[in-house]
Amino acid sequence: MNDRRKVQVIGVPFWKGCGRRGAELGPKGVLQAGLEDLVAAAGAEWAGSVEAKPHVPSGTRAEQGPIRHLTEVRRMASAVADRVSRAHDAGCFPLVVGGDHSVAIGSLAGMTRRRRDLGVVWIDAHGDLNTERTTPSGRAHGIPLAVALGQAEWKLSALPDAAPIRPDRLVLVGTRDLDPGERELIRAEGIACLTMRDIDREGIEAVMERALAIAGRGSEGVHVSLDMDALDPIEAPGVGTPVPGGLSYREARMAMETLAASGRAVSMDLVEVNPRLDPSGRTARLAAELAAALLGRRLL
Ligand code: B3U
Ligand code: MN
Ligand code: MN
Repeated sequence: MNDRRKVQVIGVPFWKGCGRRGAELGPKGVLQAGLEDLVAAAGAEWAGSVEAKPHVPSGTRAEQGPIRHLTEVRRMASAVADRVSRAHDAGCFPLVVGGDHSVAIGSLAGMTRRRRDLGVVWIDAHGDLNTERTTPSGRAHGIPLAVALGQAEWKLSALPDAAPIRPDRLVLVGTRDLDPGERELIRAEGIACLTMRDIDREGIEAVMERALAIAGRGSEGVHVSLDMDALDPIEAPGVGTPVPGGLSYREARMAMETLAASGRAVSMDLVEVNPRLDPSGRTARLAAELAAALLGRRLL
């Protein structure tokens, strides 16, 4: 990443993958929390902020099927993928600010277009590994990794030039809420899952080093997907599906700093900030600080 310290922010004001309004205010919230200044203070260059908004023709009807708003999710993912691959081509680090976690389908599509060997570190309370068959909620933010792995009916490769990610280069970090179908997929595919229990036992630095060793094995670049619900709801209350027992502020920072020090990160998602659920604005501020920490240098 050290050669890609120019940061292109791609805001995705999208809530239809989580079914709860307010997530579409995430990009604005994170920008207003001072993202640009924090990124500059971290020593990275600001290449600007754009929005990826899907074009939804008026009169579009809600469709039937296991995943709600699927047509809009697909359009959004396609728009995000184009923005991400363009930012990458311009020598920038794409920072995708959601929106709910379905925006990551677009980031992964855009990045795998250019980097076939992409590793992925997925920091999240959840597995996001449901398929159309196993989803308990019908929400698209619960399926992005199954789509990216080629395990869902909707495949990443349906987007132009995108390629599936490899299960042996995917690591989940901070996991504490998995559905039965997700557990099965993790076992069947041998996906590395570093849970909160692992973090409690080994410490966040050791866990992140392990995550990097797996995601970075034989790959030039690692995509970091940070779902703000990975953090403890006490630290980050403004998320749609809070789960107790998450990362502390210091653990989350240390996780970002360990990734930064590795120089491996090439792109990032910052998702599930819902400013409506946190009038204090601290979740958005924390999200901005964590993104800056990933892009930053050490203080001393
Ligand atoms: N696993 C559940 C819940 C969930 C996933 N991602 C979030 N919540 N944020 C699902 O709906 O698939
Ligand atoms: Mn998620
Ligand atoms: Mn989550």
